[in-house]
Amino acid sequence: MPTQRLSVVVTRRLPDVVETRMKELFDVTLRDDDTPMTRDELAQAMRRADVLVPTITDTIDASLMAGAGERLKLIANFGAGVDHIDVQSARQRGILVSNTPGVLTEDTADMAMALMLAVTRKIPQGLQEMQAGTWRGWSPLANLGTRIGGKRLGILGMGRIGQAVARRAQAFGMQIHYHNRRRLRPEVEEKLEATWWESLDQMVARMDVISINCPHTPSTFHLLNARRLKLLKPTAVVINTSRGEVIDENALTRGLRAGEIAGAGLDVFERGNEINPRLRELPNVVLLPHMGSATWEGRVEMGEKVIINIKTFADGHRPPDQVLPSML
Ligand code: 8YV
Repeated sequence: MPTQRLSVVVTRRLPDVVETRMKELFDVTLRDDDTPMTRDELAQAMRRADVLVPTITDTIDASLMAGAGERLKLIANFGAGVDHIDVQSARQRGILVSNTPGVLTEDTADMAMALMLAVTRKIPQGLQEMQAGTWRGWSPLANLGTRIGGKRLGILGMGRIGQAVARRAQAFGMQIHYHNRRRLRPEVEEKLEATWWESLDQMVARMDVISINCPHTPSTFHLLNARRLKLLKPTAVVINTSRGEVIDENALTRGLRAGEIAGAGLDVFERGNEINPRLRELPNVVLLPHMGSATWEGRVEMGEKVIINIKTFADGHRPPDQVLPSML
């Protein structure tokens, strides 16, 4: 199929440079404004497009997949995580799924460190004081946080992003621990000076900071459940830049309110942008609106990956970043 004849529907506004390139290459339908598609709009797009470019704000479940048109052959996700797409039912219908791994690794890891420092060094409290004009000058006892250097960081999920967090944390003088389905190769473990824990329970109980860096899959849903959150030290801090569903958000909120967990830095939430109101009231949490990969550079590189995936497919090959159900 010649590249220019492919009908591509993009569900969200993307950086100009990405949209311009897509217009040059494909018969592309772009969004007029920066709002998500409704379910009806999505269903319609899936009926008429050869290729759909969705984002995390599009839930593509089995029932939407069932209504897809014969033409739809590729879902080229703009993003790394594909937990909003029913990859299994796509496969059953012969629809390929691709994602954009690698290009948002460093930005997301930066954000994990930013959240870690924001929580432990009370940056929002300091900012609030300055903005409110209530600062009365330096005091030896004011705004005291805790030092991350020398502390134990437990990384849950040691893929690309987990390792990027480990590299940064190592430079901050933290001790790196991790839990992952598969143990890292010895040379990688050695370079990161990382200790592998087969038992998540045992790791969780000994860490000062936990960073969630695994994808959301059926097997990672509520990996940090109420029971495991109870194992945390009362001085521990939880950081999540992955997916909200990996933590039982209500149990986390209860633990934070009860002083059983010292703090949390969260960029993602269990029910998208419907955040537990009790979480918002807590002084020991820093909440961000899913900004982990939000850099201009990252967004453009994500767009470039999407384009390469579509072009490769149009040229009759498998997209380089194809996601298979067995990979999840
Ligand atoms: C993206 C993300 O911005 O790529 C991911 O998995 O979580 C985000 O950082 C978003 O998902 C784009 O669809």
